[in-house]
Amino acid sequence: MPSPFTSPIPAHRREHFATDGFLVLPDLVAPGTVEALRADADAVLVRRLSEMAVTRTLDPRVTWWRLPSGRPYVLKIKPVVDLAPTAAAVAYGEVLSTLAADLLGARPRLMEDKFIYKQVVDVTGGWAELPVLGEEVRKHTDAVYFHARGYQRVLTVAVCLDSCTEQAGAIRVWPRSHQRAVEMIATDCQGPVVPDTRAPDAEAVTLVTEPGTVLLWDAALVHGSGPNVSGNPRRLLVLGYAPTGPDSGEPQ
Ligand SMILES: O=C(O)CCC(=O)C(=O)O
Repeated sequence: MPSPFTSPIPAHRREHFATDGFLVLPDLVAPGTVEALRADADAVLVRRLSEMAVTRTLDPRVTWWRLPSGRPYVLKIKPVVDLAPTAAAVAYGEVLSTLAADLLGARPRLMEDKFIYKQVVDVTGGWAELPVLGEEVRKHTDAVYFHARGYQRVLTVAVCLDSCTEQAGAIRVWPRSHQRAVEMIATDCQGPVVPDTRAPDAEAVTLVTEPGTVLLWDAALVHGSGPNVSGNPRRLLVLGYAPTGPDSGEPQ
């Protein structure tokens, strides 16, 4: 059955997505919107950290830990669209909804949203008992978590807010890994990860991008990122979309 949606993505790029499991669309989000998203991300971070400091209570939205240097480091805050007006406008807006509809072949529903920071923060945080970990996001797929929540198919869309250089810990993906069953092994502090034998470093593609680029990947694709040694945050607005409709097999 032909899709009822008009595609903003050329056919050959859609084929690339189907085969390799990811797509990079540069210059999709206007500089002014990227600037407003950065302001959203900063405001959410400052507000959550200061509320935690005042109440001395860990906020379940904030994933943070201590680096071996002892400095607190924020990986992500989730969810955020209820706190961040531009993030909400982008997540529910026409551009990303149309892209998601195109790649899912059905009307999309936002089922997850977060800011990734990869950022050292200047708070004392002495009151918080945080694990000590490195900066690397180890190789994983998100499909396993989404399946557990009842979602069979999810498209991940990430808007780049900063320069995602190799030094800043750009996202790395393993092309075509979404098409095979990928073994995951449990770790103490970082959840299940994909062993190197199933996703060798030599097969990775590093997605070096500029602010305003949109990355799209199948949630079953193996991905991860290295340490951010750039001295600056490496922020993304990351959104998950699931197909809706009676034939989607997804929670409605
Ligand atoms: O931004 C990153 O480095 C990792 C993001 C990621 O793994 C995810 O959102 O699933």
